[in-house]
Amino acid sequence: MSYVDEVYELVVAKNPSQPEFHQAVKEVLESLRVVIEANEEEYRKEALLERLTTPERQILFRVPWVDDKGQVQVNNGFRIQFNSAIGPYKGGLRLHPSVNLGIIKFLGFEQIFKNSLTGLPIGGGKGGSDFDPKGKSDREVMAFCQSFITELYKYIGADTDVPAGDIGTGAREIGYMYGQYKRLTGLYEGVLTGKGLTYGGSLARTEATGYGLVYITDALLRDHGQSFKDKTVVVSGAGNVAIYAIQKAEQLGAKVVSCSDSTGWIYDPEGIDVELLREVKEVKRARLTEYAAARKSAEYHEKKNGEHGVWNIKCDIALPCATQNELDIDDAKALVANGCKVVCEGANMPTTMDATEYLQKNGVLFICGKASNAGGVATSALEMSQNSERLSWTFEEVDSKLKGIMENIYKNISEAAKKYGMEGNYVAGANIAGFLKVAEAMKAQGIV
Ligand code: NDP
Ligand code: 2IT
Repeated sequence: MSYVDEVYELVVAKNPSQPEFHQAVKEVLESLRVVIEANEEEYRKEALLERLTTPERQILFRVPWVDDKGQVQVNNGFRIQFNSAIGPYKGGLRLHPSVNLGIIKFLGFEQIFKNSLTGLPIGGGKGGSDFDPKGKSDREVMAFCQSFITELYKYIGADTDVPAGDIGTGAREIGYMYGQYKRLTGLYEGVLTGKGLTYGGSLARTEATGYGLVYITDALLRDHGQSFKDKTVVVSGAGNVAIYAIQKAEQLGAKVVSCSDSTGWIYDPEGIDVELLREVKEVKRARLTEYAAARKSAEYHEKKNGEHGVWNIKCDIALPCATQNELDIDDAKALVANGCKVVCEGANMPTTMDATEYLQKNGVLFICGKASNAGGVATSALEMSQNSERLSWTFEEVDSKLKGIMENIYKNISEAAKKYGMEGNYVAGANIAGFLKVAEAMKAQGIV
């Protein structure tokens, strides 16, 4: 059996009931097949793939907190420190009831290659909890965040592991976590990113993932003689990534006609009013029904069982920005049938493997999340730099660095795909380019 297949089987056997982790590993290993097979003996002897697919450290902990009724609640806390070959662990914290070990491991594994692609010195990690911030009071969210950090603070630090936001973790949660870390350690350091601007946050971090997604999509379009101008764009999600992807795509002349949340989706043929969307989601933390109620041109559709809604809308470009496996084979068929030509992922692994293959086989230009959503973590690394030098850069400075990073990622993944005989396969290009740097650093550092 080939080394790649052997390691994949081992991962499945050693990590039972973690389908998302298996999926993420399979996608990466399949892309790496050509690279691994060329150096099979050497990689096998050093157990490079076994080491790459086994987290350096897994921290699992209890998070007890008291709700507004005086009832004690208990959640599970996770931090997976996956790989530190090229820098301190870096990656977000997801707060969502669906969170489990397999989901955090898939996200941590993806983060290794994503962080490598940014060109910045950051290793891969991810964490979170099955706590649901939805419907909780600010005091309850604070109680949870303080309890979470009271355990996690022992394992993180500006030079060891730097968490940030992800689904359910925004500026409010990062603020409460930072306050508790500082209280426990007495350190005023860049231990978290996505901080508020008054206490060490970076300008443009809030916008970075969505803007970065649009910058790399724009680079892809330009390389194929096109642009965002007058294109119809379908976006899923209505959170941090979706909102700023919509804003930047509209600034570049596109018409974005949709967004969605966990209960429903909006079709707005006149183009999403991003300021209204921000008011509904960022300020009121309300449902999309409120967007529809405030805007005549918008239709609200309740999400029915198993249906993902927005992918049936006719579009030129689709940007999935909600969550994993939200775009399946039926959605891919609908997109192709409706003439969609470009899909770039804002979320982590939003497209299933069969859907990705279908899109690629049908000539859709496809960039996977570990390349196309890397602008968030890249800007987090820029926040770390600013914290270290105790300076802050202007919005324009950060935004122009972000743009440069995304253009560079596009160039690197295109070139890697070409070099290994898979021109235009940006999934293979991203996995190979991300892997090579990490593999070289791991080899140089010996068996650790
Ligand atoms: P937010 O919590 O801000 O928004 C998430 C959005 O997706 C919300 O609209 C939410 O709906 C929807 N959503 C979440 N879970 C589900 C689900 N299980 N089914 C359907 N809809 C769902 O998160 P972000 O925008 O930060 O994250 C979105 C994606 O982007 C995630 O995959 C994340 O890992 C990825 N990402 C985020 C980065 C960042 O910097 N924030 C960086 C790189 C990737 P509702 O409002 O109902 O909860
Ligand atoms: O998936 C991701 O890259 C993030 N949630 C952002 C991580 C970070 O450290 O900014």
